[in-house]
Amino acid sequence: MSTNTLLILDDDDQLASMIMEEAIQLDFEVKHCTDGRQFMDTFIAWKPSHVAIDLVMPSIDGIEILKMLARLDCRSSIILTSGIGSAMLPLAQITALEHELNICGILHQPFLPHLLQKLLANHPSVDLHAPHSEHAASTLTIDQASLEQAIAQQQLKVFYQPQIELFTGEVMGFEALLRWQHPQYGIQLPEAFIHVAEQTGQIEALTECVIVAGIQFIQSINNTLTLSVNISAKSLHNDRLIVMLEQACQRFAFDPSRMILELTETATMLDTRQAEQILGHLRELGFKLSIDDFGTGYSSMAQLANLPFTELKIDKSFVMTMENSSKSRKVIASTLKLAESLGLETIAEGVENSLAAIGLRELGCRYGQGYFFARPMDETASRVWLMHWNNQR
Ligand code: G
Ligand code: MN
Repeated sequence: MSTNTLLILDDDDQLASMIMEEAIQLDFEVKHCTDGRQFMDTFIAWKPSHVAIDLVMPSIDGIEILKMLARLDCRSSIILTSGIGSAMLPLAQITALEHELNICGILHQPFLPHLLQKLLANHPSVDLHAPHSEHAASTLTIDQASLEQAIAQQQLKVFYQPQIELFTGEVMGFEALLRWQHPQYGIQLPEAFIHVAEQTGQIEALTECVIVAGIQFIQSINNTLTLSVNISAKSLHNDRLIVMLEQACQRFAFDPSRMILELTETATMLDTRQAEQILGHLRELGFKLSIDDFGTGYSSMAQLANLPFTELKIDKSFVMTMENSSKSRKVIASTLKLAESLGLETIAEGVENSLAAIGLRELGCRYGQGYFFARPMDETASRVWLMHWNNQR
């Protein structure tokens, strides 16, 4: 007897049967409804462990279905299927936060069977956006010349990922994330090339690109959102960063208090008088300072207390495992207490499903960032995403 049960609500028979096929292979018992009433009746009678709901059905209001499930105190894992950039998605995400529903993932069309398999198998870290997945360099060798060429040929693009207030669902701002759209090797993450830029001295030019693009992007949408940018600790060895940041803000009339500079906790780098002075100076100028990937590095209490940080960013490795690991939950809870006692804002990255967002909020974490809300997107996609999000809230 299988204990895994999946109830599908989809008016598209073809998609439903593809989902069904995958689920049956994983030993699921599956039922399929094409009508809302029938779905609710079956849900009540059957109490499935999983449900899959198509958000875009002409004759059924998917959001109303979610609300009905919430009223029934639904504990099932919910998989949403929807077209990429669906206007309905934000409302479904907000509804999940409001009503504490367990949306374990979102299946974008075109439908990828292996993603569904991972979701059904409750895989702890699912890349829900594989069509756009980011992969590290494999055989690509990166050196000063290839980086220079990438800059010249404008292959370096800034992507944006929203940061959401977990209590209100409001967008606080975006983190700018550098991506190398390599013509042969696909999208390369900063991990693959930043260390080269740091060694060759190209890092400052890269940071400037990100800052200038990021400011222009944020300025073009509204005047309250924040911009988070990643700063290499290597840039804290001299005043050039300060000059560049000041000039960029002046040039675009951007208030430094809307810029959050994210620094990873690398003890040796931050632990110098010089870095301390530069950070102090940046803070005096109004820039906010965030300690990135908190929990994975070496920052000591003394550093946290002495350096003028304004925000603590919990690393995704804890967030992505919090559902199944009490250790991760304990690390998150104590980190949040520490942040509160030091008066720091708190943000968690790697929020991949609604339970993580709800759990973080319960522990007092104010902001969240992750695939549950949106993957890093190019400028155009970010604009569309923001429009949908704000329209639905
Ligand atoms: O610099 P920082 O560690 O803040 O960068 C965040 C990185 O994490 C980005 O490269 C981004 O693509 C990735 N990321 C963002 N959200 C998620 C998520 O929900 N899951 C996973 N696995 N990675 C994420
Ligand atoms: Mn970051």
